[in-house]
Amino acid sequence: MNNREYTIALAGNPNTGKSTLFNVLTGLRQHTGNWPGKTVVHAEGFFTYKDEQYRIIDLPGTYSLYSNSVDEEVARDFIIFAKPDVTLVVLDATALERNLNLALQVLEMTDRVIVCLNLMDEAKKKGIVIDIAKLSKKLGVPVVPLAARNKEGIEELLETIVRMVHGEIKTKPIVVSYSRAIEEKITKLLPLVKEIVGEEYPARWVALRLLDGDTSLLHALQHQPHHLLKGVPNYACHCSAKSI
Ligand SMILES: Nc1nc2c(ncn2[C@@H]2O[C@H](COP(=O)(O)OP(=O)(O)O)[C@@H](O)[C@H]2O)c(=O)[nH]1
Ligand SMILES: [Mg+2]
Repeated sequence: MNNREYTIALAGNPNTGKSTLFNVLTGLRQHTGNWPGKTVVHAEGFFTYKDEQYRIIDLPGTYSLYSNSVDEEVARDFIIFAKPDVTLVVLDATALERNLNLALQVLEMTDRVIVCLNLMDEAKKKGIVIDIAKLSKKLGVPVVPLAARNKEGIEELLETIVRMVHGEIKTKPIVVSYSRAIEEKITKLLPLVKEIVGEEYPARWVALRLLDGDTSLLHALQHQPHHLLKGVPNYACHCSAKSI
């Protein structure tokens, strides 16, 4: 068994089945507490698959990641600063259009994304047909259909995770283009942002947030939340972890 533990983040709108998937993957190997200094629930679990160890974090359910709320900041900071090996974006297959909004935002932040199309059983009942291959091609990342409550699709998801953490999947996230005025500003800002953040953070995303006047991101970048940085020992033990 190799000693490396891979980190997986679960992101998605509320009610898309994130916690259901989290429970299926981790069983009883999980605990909850609060994020350091926040009243937001922190749920962390562990599982082993094919002799490799994984840590999975159930991020707060949000509709966006624009720092409108503490939940959004927690989810955003984890993706940006903890740099999970894989971020699973869980979407409700019966409300794809609304859910894709969050997926696009995550794809601006990281290319290590697997889109989980959950509630496929409900979608089928409603006669909704989704061309998975086409969606995956369009988004530029793997898309795995799931019915987490019935444990359907879990094996394919685990296999996709394995291939992603081993660098066997080359993703090419869709690049959302904005109005000409915004794109011109991004072009001007990008070299400056790259100079400051280097390869450490997704420059186009940082530029967009700056254009948006996101002062909370600026603050986070200046005072990187140390408990989220890779290589820092498991911080969850600092919170009131309890087994559930
Ligand atoms: N039909 C169906 N219901 C599901 C599925 N996954 C989750 N649910 C249900 O959807 C509701 C919300 O699930 P939950 O895991 O709490 O969503 P979260 O808010 O994203 O964590 C619960 O009633 C689940 O039982 C699924 O694949 N199919
Ligand atoms: Mg939940």
